[in-house]
Amino acid sequence: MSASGEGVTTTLTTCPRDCYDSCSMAVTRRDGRILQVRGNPEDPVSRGKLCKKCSIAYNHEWLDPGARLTRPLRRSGAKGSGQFTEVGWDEALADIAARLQAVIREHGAATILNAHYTGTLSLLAFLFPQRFFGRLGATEVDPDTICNMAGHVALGYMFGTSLQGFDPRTVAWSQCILVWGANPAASGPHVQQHWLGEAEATVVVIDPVRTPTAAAADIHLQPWPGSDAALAYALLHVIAREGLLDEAFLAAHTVGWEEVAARLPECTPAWAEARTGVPAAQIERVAVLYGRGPSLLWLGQGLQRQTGGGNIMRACALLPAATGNFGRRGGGLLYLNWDMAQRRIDDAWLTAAHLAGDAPPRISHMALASCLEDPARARALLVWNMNPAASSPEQARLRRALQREDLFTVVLDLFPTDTTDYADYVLPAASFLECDDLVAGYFHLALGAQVKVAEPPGEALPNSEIFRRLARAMGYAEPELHASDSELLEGLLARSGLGETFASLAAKGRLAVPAEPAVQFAELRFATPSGRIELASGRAQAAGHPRVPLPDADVRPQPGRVRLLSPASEWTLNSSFGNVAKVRTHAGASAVLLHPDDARDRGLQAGVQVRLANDCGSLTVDWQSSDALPRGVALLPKGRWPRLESGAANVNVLNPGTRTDMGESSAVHAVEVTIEAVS
Ligand SMILES: Nc1nc2c(c(=O)[nH]1)N[C@H]1C(S)=C(S)[C@@H](COP(=O)(O)OP(=O)(O)OC[C@H]3O[C@@H](n4cnc5c(=O)[nH]c(N)nc54)[C@H](O)[C@@H]3O)O[C@H]1N2
Ligand SMILES: Nc1nc2c(c(=O)[nH]1)N[C@H]1C(S)=C(S)[C@@H](COP(=O)(O)OP(=O)(O)OC[C@H]3O[C@@H](n4cnc5c(=O)[nH]c(N)nc54)[C@H](O)[C@@H]3O)O[C@H]1N2
Ligand code: SF4
Ligand SMILES: [Mo]
Repeated sequence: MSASGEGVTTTLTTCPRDCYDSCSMAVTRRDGRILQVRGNPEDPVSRGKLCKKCSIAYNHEWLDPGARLTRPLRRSGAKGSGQFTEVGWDEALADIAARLQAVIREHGAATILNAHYTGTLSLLAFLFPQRFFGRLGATEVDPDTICNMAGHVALGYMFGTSLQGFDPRTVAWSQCILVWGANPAASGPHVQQHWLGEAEATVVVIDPVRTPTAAAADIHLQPWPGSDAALAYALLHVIAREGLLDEAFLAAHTVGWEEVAARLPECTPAWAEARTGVPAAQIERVAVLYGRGPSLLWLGQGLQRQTGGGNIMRACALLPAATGNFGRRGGGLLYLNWDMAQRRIDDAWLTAAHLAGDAPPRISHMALASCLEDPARARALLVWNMNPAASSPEQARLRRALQREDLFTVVLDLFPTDTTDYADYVLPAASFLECDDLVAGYFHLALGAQVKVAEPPGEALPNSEIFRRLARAMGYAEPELHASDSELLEGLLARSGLGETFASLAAKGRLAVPAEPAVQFAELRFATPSGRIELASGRAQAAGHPRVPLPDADVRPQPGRVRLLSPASEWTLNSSFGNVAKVRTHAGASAVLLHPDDARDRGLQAGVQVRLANDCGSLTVDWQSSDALPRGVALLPKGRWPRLESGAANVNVLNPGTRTDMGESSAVHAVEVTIEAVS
């Protein structure tokens, strides 16, 4: 479908999904009606083409009032029944406010849980509601613990930040790119196709699975899941032996190298081969390529979802420090580019951080189910930008807890989801096509305008407006809680010093910020206690961790069990789009991938279903044989909607919510299961 001709206008906007790409988009309209949502042809990222999931969803269900939530709903059946009657906004908000006030009076504000994440990353819809929750004094379900907190804590110990990555624009100066535990073919398809695909550097992918990203790389190392710290140490062993250490850099800009070096002699490639499964010769080859540099190291979020995820991140991040790959073009490390100051965004102003006080109460997402089942800790739950009944661990236990009649639950979403089914009130949110906002991606250094191109369906409202109205209903008078969207947008842009108004940015669509390619850690000053890169960290030690990362590797599962990975699917964005009819057709039935030998060991016949089980739960799905996996590793992507699956559950019914070593984060790629044919 393409649109041109008389009366057709084109408006630029930005995709705010939790995706490495942050595509700039072009929306064509006639008489105010959307004809097509597509990629912006002038955008260096999307080059005129959205990913297939978005180009389907944004042109179908997202524009379809029949698929969307359009009115506030009040529960009319049993808790969890998904039965509701429509109510007006004023009535809904007055009742919600009265119920929350009663909880505050009788049990304290900390028994109200605030569960939110990245359903949209546009700045107002993602951050402004935090003003309300800060004022309320709710307990925040620490958002990053469902995703990437182990990596943040680990890199924070070493560099003082995990949010300033290399600038992707510096790739032209790079000789080698290591993509370690990320699969952008699914999680950032344009980064994969264009940035990685067109790089002249040698591309090395380190992943237990031969993903499409790995298959397209020059070299693929296939370690056992959770063995990456041992692999990192073996790479360092070779780098040291081959004289490729940057001794001057280590002496001037790091602390603790001697403690790392003391461990290197034992970490030979042969030693690592036994622990990781990666052939010693490949370790030798990659170590020399990386060590010669300049080299970029991309540490994926998938990498750290292991019980030793923090240790793994610290061990991998030794590589750029040991080889002096900082402070020069073509070298660096990237986890997430999410330093708002670098993007000139004053996020503390946007969240009005002062309203929350010094130590707002927090729990890990890994504790959500246990907290919600305890009436002494949880009396009310507000969920926005998130679908925990699909994406959180301990799915069966969580759903039982959500069924508590005395847990007052409010859910904001665009669509009726598994989570909205458990609500006392469902509040309809406007999509990114229906309100103005700003989008700062987390890979490319850019700031985009999200521009309203349609009216929200029915009575749906932007997150920001819903929380303004709720603040009013609660009787909160703080002016911070009542700032309008345009005050917020112009306020953010004025504070940025970029010389842009929302209108001028909207006309451009997307702006590179900073304008010129940045050299990572150009000043070689680090926000650590020593001001250097802390390879050995006193802060880590004080928090109960080893001073230096250890060359550890996870042990293989007991006989009969396999390691179950559940990474990003190319067809959904977390659980978003899991309800989109065409996406569901393309994705097909839920099927676990297994190594052919694992299938043969279990006598699996083609066409039968298999039952995956562990102490947490069980799940019945189709299976497919795949030699892209090592023996003992199975794969079932995240993102299915439990309510649309035959067993009313998805892969998270098997996820016990094991915490990582650092940050109380999700070790979801460490799940183990048995697999047997269903007779
Ligand atoms: N097994 C397994 N589970 C995982 C993971 C894994 O790797 N394996 N990954 C984890 C990770 S990394 C993450 S980040 C989480 C993500 O999990 P969630 O944060 O739950 O993400 P989604 O499932 O996409 O849910 C986002 C919801 O926000 C809604 N939404 C979109 N835009 C708006 C808006 O403007 N306003 C409002 N109010 N709502 C909106 C969408 O419709 C959607 O229902 O899942 C985690 N779960
Ligand atoms: N299409 C799509 N895009 C997405 C998402 C989505 O659900 N769908 N989710 C978004 C979100 S919230 C996030 S956090 C990112 C996540 O995107 P990524 O950072 O790419 O992370 P994952 O998809 O969890 O896993 C990436 C790879 O890590 C590998 N892996 C697992 N365990 C290990 C290990 O121990 N060692 C190594 N070396 N590799 C390992 C997996 O096999 C997988 O191929 O993607 C974002 N983009
Ligand atoms: S989800 Fe990612 S790839 Fe798809 S349109 Fe949005 S930013 Fe682009
Ligand atoms: Mo995530």
